[in-house]
Amino acid sequence: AEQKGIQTDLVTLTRFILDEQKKSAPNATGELTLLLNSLQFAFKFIAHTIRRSELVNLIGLAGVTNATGDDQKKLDVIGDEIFINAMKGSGNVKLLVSEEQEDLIVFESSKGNYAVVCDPIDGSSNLDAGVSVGTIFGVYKLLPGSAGSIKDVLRSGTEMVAAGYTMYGASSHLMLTTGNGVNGFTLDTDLGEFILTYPSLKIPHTRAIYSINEGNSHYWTDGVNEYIASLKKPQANGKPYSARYIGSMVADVHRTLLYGGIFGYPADSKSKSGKLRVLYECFPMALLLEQAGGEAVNDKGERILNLEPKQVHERSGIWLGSKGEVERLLPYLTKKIKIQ
Ligand code: P6P
Repeated sequence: AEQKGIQTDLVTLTRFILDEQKKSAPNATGELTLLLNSLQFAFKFIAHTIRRSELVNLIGLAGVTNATGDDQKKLDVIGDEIFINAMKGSGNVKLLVSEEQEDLIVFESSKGNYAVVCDPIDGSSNLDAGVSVGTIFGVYKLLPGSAGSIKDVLRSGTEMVAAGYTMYGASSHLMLTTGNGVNGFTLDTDLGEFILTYPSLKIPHTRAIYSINEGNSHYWTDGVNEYIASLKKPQANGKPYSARYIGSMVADVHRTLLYGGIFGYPADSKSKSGKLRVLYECFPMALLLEQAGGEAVNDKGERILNLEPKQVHERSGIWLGSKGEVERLLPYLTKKIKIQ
């Protein structure tokens, strides 16, 4: 009988990317592979820092906090610095857009052909409560002949060559797409390697779970209120939908990707353009969901990936999740539903 026990043929992220490259782009330069390796270093470093900073904050480990102690750098600033330095050090990133930086960062001396957009630690306000947070990222190849400018990143999400997130929870999970489906990796901290744990992940076509901040319902459109009300009624199986909302996008999207369901942060009368950012929150999550067989649309039911941002921190309303659940939502966004 097959022996259980130690898995001795682990597929690391590095091995996976090299296999992918051989399959999908045999004559690739290997630059994207190098870039993804720099990205994974940033995730490992951020994961380590989050674990450590929780301890530091809780018990103030001697010698770790700086002189005055109370100006210990906020974690999102540290995450941002780690990310900027890892991308600068990679040698093949020319441009970086970060949620923490007002303006586009140009690595002047870099000869890189890629632009990276990121939210280094999304949901960091939840950290003190021990809620999972994450790094969300997307990668564009520079436009042909471009020396690196804002035009390389103000593009539709369909032009992203890679995207994903790393969620820092009980374990660190990296969910990644390079355009051929979604694969998930879990960080083995002893080995210091991301190991393939969710090969060719597909989101269930339907699932009776909805994820939205109901505290905003007073500000929602009639269509959104009617849609959510329809989920609270007993369905054909006699049961209403379950509500699940963590308030950390990476955690809410991770659950949606694994279990199915729908996540929404629609624009409303309080946040007229929505809250989440197009480039480094909506696009990467939309690309992942589509590659996993799901869907992602804006407040008018249009495909998120087709949006063309006019500035780097532009926001949009977003709904994403199981194809069957997004299809059920669409008529409410285009007001084709008669009020029962
Ligand atoms: P609200 C976290 O602050 C964040 O940017 C996302 O991670 C999350 O989905 C959203 O905001 C939560 O916003 O208004 O529900 O607290």
